[in-house]
Amino acid sequence: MNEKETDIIDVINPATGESAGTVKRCTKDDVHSAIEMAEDAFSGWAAKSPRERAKLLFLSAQEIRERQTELAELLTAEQGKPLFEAKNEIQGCAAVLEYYASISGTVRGDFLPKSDYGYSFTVKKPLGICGAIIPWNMPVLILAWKTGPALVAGNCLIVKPSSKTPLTSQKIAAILHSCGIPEDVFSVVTGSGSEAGSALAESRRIAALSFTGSVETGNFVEKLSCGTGKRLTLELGGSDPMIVCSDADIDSAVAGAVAGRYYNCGQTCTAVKRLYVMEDIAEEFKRKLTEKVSQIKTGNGMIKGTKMGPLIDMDAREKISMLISGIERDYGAEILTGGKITGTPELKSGSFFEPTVIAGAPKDCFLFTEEIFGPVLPVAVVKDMDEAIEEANRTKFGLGASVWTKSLKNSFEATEMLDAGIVWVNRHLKIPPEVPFGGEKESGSGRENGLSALDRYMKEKTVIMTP
Ligand code: TXE
Repeated sequence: MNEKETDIIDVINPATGESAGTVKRCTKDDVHSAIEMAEDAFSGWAAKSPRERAKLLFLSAQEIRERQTELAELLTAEQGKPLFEAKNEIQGCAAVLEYYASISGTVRGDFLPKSDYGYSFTVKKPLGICGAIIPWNMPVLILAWKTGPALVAGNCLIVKPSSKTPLTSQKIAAILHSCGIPEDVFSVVTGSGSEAGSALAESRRIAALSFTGSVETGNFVEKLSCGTGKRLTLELGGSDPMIVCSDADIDSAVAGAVAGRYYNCGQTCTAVKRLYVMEDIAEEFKRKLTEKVSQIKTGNGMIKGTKMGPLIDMDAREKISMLISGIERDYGAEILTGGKITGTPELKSGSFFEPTVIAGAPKDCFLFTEEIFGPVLPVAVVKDMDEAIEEANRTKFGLGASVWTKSLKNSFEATEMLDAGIVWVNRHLKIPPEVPFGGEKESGSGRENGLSALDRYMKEKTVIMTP
């Protein structure tokens, strides 16, 4: 929320500290103009058939795929993630748009049995002008999660990207416009959260708002939205537990933990943020995990072979560094690998931090109860499934969780008992477009992806026809 006030926002490349580009700092008036233009465009867009809208989304997705290298390079420059991850994200964006385009013809209401009053049926209609507030960690994929269902359902959408990563969103918007989606139907307002973001949250003319970001800002957005009559979807933080049972395939669980924690430099809402390993396999698991994590090649995401980029900015690095600094002294923990700012001279202008594994910290310390948004993985040893589940459910979060086991009984117990919006068995992190995704407890409310998200962008009208 601390963004300095000038007319222009300079977007900083976190790997080099240099400018990756600039964007306009939109004011509340700019947001109000975007809303006005969208209101004028709404009836024309809503009147198109879902198939016509889908055609434009298919074209956009195709263009995004064709320009994936250029888009991925821009995403890496503004966000820091390695180029292969940026490409995955761009392809993920195209896949989400294609998914919603492909189900456009399935939008339907219900036909209800004839009653004494005659025939009844429901129709699904778009809500009107919707808003999307996007964070910096997965800016393109999260944009697609909100854009696909909102546009297919016949709404207009105004997107407010994070001021740390607005450049790729702007380019995606230009692609959508060049493929025939009108500029006033889909627009991007770049600017600070306190100015442009608040304007969307406070407006009574925004029918639905989907927010992804921190719990603190999400709660604030909820307060701003209160009384405006808008439908709110909140995708907030997570502190996903990963439980590794005695019968798990240890090598694949180690690989899953590494991919699940260090992808995007640990800055993913559904990253593996806490590991609970059964005691009889704990030593072998920690040894193999430490070995793999110490081999992760950290560096500028543009350079081939880089497996982990920098944190989003120097403040984020400072925060992680401060958190870890007293962990051995104050909590009796042991840093098995990493734990420091990456010190090599060629990386000194970027916000790099070593991939870190920590063992032996008390299970009720902040590493296990808070969301740590960086490449730090705490490992705890548990005696059985009951203890694992009790520890996993200890936090205020309830986004994702995973259990690694060959046993059907363990899988059932974990999927039944874990407080989480999504539970993976022998996997973590990946979510295909057709699978609904969202949190419980303080991790948010509402769902993105799948048919559930499409429903969030439509209202149901009931018709009773008496002959
Ligand atoms: O998020 P914010 P930030 C967590 C993570 C991270 C921390 C801060 O712990 O370190 O949040 O990240 C807009 N009204 N997550 O500062 O502040 C803002 O401009 C309306 C977890 O980026 O929540 C941006 O577009 N909007 C999360 C968006 O909200 C406002 C992903 C998110 O910003 C606003 C990202 C306001 N008053 C961060 N203030 C996850 N778990 O995936 C800000 N915004």
